[in-house]
Amino acid sequence: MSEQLGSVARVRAALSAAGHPDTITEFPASTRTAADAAAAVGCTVAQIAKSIVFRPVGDHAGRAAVIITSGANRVDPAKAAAALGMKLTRADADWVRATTGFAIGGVAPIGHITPPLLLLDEDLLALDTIWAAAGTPTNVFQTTPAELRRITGAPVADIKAADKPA
Ligand code: 5CA
Repeated sequence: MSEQLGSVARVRAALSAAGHPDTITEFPASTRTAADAAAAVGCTVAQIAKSIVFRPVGDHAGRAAVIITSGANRVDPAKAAAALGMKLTRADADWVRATTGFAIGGVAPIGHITPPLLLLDEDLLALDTIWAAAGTPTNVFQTTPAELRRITGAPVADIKAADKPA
């Protein structure tokens, strides 16, 4: 419990440091997956900004590669690797927690314990309001694509897999 409170507090501090309003909302129902989060919020799955973590191989091996992706899309790891200019491999749940400070299902795009490498799915830019995880599987925050881009500094990229939905 205290670790979960700590995770939300880190996201709140990051929002504050970036001059973003505190829009963190806790839901009684799970927001663990994009579908869960969309149902809890009452928005489309596309409006959920998933933070999908990969593990870089080589020079950046100690940092997480976080691909902020529309809930309607699945990340093509080869596209993400090309956009970041590095090899990527799968990140297991323990490594995600140790590196980001967040458990799977609550990984936020900001407030990481180790500064991540980031990419922002270009499809998010077409949307108005979006929601992202805020540190736990029951917390999300509301933002806009422009604000998420500003507070993360993430380069925008085409990262979506061609066919299969998330
Ligand atoms: N809170 C929701 C909406 S923002 C959320 O965090 N969704 S998510 O898509 O960003 O996080 C779930 C993702 O974690 C899954 O899409 C999957 O890519 C990844 N995942 C799930 N289980 C594992 C696991 N065991 N190891 C590594 N990644 C996992």
